[in-house]
Amino acid sequence: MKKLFFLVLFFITLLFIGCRAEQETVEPQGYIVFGFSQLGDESEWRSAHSHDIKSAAEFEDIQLLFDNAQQQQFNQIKAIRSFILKGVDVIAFSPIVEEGWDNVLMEAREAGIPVIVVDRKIETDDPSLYTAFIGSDFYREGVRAGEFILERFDNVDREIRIAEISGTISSSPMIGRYEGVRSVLNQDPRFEIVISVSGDFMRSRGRESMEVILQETPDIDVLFAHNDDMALGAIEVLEEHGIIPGVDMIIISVDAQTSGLEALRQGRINCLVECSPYIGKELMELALAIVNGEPFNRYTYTETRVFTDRDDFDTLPVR
Ligand code: GZL
Repeated sequence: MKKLFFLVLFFITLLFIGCRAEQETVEPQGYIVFGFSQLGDESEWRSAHSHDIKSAAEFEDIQLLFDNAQQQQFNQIKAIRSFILKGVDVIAFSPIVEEGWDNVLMEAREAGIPVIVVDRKIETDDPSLYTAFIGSDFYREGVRAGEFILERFDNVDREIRIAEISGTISSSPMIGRYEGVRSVLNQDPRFEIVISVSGDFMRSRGRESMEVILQETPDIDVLFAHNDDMALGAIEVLEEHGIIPGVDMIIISVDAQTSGLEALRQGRINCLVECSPYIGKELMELALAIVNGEPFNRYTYTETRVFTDRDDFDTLPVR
C-alpha cells in the first residue's frame, strides 16, 4: 500500500513539473511584432528569401507573424488586414503583382502601421502609402542579360533568334527584366526576340513553355529565362529533344540560386544574372529603425553580379 502511495505521489509530482516547465517555455514575446506577407513558395529563390527573413527575425528577437499567400493577391490582402487587426508594429510584404494595393495600404496608414515593400515593387499614385522598399533592380538585371547576349554573339554576322520565358505577368521582376533586355537588344538589328511565353517563375511551367517554344518557333539560338527554375524546366525539355543546352542553345537565367549555379558548372547554363534573396538582416534593421524613429534609407537595392561559363568556377558563390 505504502509503495502505491509513493508511486502515485511520484507521478503527480512529475505531472506538476512538466506543466511548470511547459508554462516557462511559452514563446518569447519578440522586441517588436512584425507581420510579413510572403507571396508564395514558387521557386528556389522564394524559399531562400523566406528562410533568410525567418532566420533574421529570430536573430533580432523580433516576433515574426509569417503568412504564405500561395500565389494569391487576395490572400496577401487578407494577411495584411489581419496584421492590422492584431496591431503589429510594422508590416512588410512581397507583392505578387504591381497593382491593387492602395486600399489595404490606406487601411494600414489609418491604423498608424508603417509598411515596407519587399523584393517586388508596387504601382501606386500615392508613394506615401509605404515607408520603404528593399529589393532588386529588375530592369538592370534585364540589361545585364542583354549585354551578355551582345557580347557572346559579338562576331556572329547573321540574325540571332531569341526565345524568352518570362515570370509572373504584371509582376515587377517580369516587367523589369522584359524591358531591360529589350533596351539593349533593340540597339542591334541582328537580335530578335521571336517568342515570349510566361512561365510564372515555376519549373513546371518552364517545361510547358519550352514545349510551346519548340513547337512554335524552330531555330532558336538563345533562351532568356526570367529565373533559374523556369530555365531548368526548359533545359529538361531541350535534353529530352536531343538539344544540348549551353551548346546548341545559349541559356541565360536570373537568380543564381543553388540549382542554377550547379547547371552553370555543368555547362547547361551559360550566364546567371544574380538576384539576391538574402535581405533578411537589412529588412529587420530597417524595421527596427522605422519603429524606433531612427534614420533609414527609403530605397535599398541588392547587388547584381553576373556569373558566366567562362568564370573561374572556384570563385562562384556557394549557397
Ligand atoms: C525577384 C523575385 C522573383 C525571382 C523568382 O526578386 O521576386 O520571384 O527572380 C521568384 O525566382 O519567383
